[in-house]
Amino acid sequence: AAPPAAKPLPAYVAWKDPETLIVHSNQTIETKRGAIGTSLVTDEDRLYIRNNVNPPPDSILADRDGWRVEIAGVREPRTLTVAELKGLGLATVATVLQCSGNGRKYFQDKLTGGQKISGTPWTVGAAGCVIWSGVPLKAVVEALGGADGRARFITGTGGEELPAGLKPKDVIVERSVPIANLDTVILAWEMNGKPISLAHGGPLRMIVPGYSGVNNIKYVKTVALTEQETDAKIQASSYRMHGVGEKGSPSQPSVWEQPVRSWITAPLEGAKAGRNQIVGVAFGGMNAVSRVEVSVDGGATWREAAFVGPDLGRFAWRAFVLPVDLPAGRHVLASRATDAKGNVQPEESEINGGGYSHNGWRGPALTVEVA
Ligand code: MSS
Repeated sequence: AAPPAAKPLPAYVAWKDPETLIVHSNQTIETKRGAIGTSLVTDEDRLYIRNNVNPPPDSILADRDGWRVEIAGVREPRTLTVAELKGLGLATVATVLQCSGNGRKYFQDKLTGGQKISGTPWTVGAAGCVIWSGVPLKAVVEALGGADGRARFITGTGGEELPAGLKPKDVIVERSVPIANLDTVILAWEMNGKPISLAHGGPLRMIVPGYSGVNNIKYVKTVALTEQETDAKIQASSYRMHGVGEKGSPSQPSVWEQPVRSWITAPLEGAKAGRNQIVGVAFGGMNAVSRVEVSVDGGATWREAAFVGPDLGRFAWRAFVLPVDLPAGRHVLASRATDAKGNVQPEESEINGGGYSHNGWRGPALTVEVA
């Protein structure tokens, strides 16, 4: 039978390159594994998309500098425009933007006995590495008299219009992260040197370097230093580490810091016998990635790969390469990264009911036929 026709790109991302993307739904669009290569910075035309609710209308981009963000939980709370934020400071940071569910398919593939993990079956493509420019949140807080003494979290709220008829708590995109991140969070208006597109959260996005995608609030309209985590569903029960078939609750760990991870991006197919360059990307979440090993025999033996290209900082991914001689036949290629704190990717990630934070090396291993 003919393969099913590829779904077209939805209108709000019609400007993206369809050749590089897999459309799961209007809200979930994955980057093809081969479209990453050794790119240290993922172009916006191929960066994955994930929305929990429909994005706001693009009319919100008509006056980017006039976008207003309410800053609360500080001694002198105020609503500031992007133009005012631009006067308070500038920072640039490269981060891996990765959906919490990236790699969920590898969990789903292992389920037995009627167990179910719902959610998009992402493989490795719900991730990219991008450069953000904006103001450090710390500079904003200092300009407004400093944090309210009791604050323990940074809580960001998305600017979508809430669908009518539903309880705001159930649909609002609002996330809290520990206040320790005040040293690295930025309120960004640029991605890869251009004003942020609506699809990726323009006019203003809250970036939490090292943290999973969901914590990076698009079209941010409120940033509050709060004593408690928000009770929004997306924080209280979704994006929690719970067992298969169980419900999420605030007693379980939240999906915050990304674990160390890597995957091979080439060769995918069409490899010829002889010398091949095995290449891929690796990152350590909050910690720099310090080492990558590659196996061409399904994990029986490992060899140290070399990093290539510049180091864009601890929150970015690095490209790696290992030259190998591959005879004709079938080979199972895998990569295993270690971060600066000594955390190593396990063979298998411990399964969880939301299919979050996958980082086992076995799942994304590639079987290639060398001619
Ligand atoms: N934000 C908002 N506002 N909304 C929504 O929906 N989502 C999340 C983030 N943020 C949202 C937000 C998610 S979930 C993710 S991943 C991210 O975002 C994505 O991004 P992009 O740009 O790529 O689309 Mo999972 O963890």
